[in-house]
Amino acid sequence: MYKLIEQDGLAKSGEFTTVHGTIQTPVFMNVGTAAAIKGAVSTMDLNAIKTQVELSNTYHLHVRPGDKIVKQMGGLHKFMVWDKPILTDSGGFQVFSLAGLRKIKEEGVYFSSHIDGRKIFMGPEESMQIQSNLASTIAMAFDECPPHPATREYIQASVDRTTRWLIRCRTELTRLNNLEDTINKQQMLFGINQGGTYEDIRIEHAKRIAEMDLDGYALGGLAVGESHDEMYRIIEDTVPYLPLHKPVYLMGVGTPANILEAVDRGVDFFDCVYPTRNGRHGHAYTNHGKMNLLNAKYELDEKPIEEGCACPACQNYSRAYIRHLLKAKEMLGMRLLVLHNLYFYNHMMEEIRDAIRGKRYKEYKKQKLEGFVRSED
Ligand code: PRF
Ligand code: ZN
Repeated sequence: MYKLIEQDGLAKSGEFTTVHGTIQTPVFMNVGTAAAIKGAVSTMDLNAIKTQVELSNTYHLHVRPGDKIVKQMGGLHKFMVWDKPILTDSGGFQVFSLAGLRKIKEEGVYFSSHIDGRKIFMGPEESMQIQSNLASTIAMAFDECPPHPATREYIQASVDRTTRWLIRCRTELTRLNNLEDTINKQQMLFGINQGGTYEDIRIEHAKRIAEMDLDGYALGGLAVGESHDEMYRIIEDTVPYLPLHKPVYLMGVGTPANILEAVDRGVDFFDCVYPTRNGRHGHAYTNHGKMNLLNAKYELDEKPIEEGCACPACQNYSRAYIRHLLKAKEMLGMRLLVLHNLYFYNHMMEEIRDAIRGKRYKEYKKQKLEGFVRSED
C-alpha cells in the first residue's frame, strides 16, 4: 500500500507498506545480487548505514544455491538474516545481460547458465515460482530488456510480448500466493514498462499496465546506452501515465545526479551497483564529487573520506589508512569504501525525502548538483 505524503513539483515522497515493514520513499535499494552485498557487508552493517530495502536476483539465486534450497532454509529473509523488505528482480534482465546462447520464444527464454553452461528455461511462470520460493517482499514481472538501439518494429513486438508475459506473471503469482506451503502469501508484483526510446510506445504500454492495478510500476530498458538527456526525457514522458498513488521504480539507475534528476520527475525507487562496484575499485562518492582513494595525494591525509560523514568508515578511519589498505589489497579497504558509499546514497535519499516533504526540493537539488564538482576519473 502506497501513501503519497507530499508532492513538490513532480517529485513525490511516500510510504510504501509491506509485510516486512514500511519503506519511506524516495529510496535507494542496496544491491545484493546473490543474497550478499559485495564488499563483505553484513546485516549489522546494513542496519548501521540506513538501508531500508535489499535487492537480490532471481537468476543468480536460481543458478546458485537454487531457489528450492533457499525455500527449505525458510526463504531469503531467514537465509540471509534480513527482516526488512527485499525486492527480487525477475531474471529477465540478467538473462539478457549475463547468460549465454539465448533464444527468446513466446513461452520464455532458453539460455545457458553463466556458472556451468547448463541449459535453463525461464518464462513468466518459472520466474514467479522462483521468486515465490525465495519469498521476497516484492517480485518483479518477467520482461525483456531490449538492447539499445533497436528498431521500432523490434521494440513494439518485444513490448507486446512483455505485456502478455505480465498477464501470465499476475495469474501465476495469484495462484502461488494461495498455495498452502507458500512462505510469503502476500508477495507483491511490480509491472515493468518498456519501449526503448520511443515515447509513444512507452506511453501506450504505461497506460496498458496501469490498468492492471499492480502494487507498483518500474521503468525498465533505460540506462542501457542512451544519453542521460534521452533517459530523462523518457522518464518525463512516461511517468504521468503511471498511477500517482503507486511507487515508480527506475531500474538500475544510477549516479547521484541521475537520482536527483529522476526524483524530480516522479521516481520513488532506485537500485544500482555503482556504490558497491566503485567502492571495490577505490572510488568514494562525496558531496564534492567522486574521489579516487588510490591517489598519491592521500598518502599522509589524516582526514576521513568526507568530513562530517556519519558512516562507520568516516567515524573511525583516515584517507591515508584506507589508501594503504587498498594498495595492500586488504579486504578492509574495499569494505570501508563500500560502507561509506552505501551510506552516502542512503543518506542522500533521506535528505531528498526531507527536502520534498519540506517543499524545497528544487533548491536542494540545485545545491547538491553544484557540489558534485571534483572529478578525478
Ligand atoms: N528489466 C529488468 N531488470 C532490470 C532492467 C530491465 O529493463 C534494467 C534496465 N536498466 C535494470 N534491471 N527486469
Ligand atoms: Zn563516510
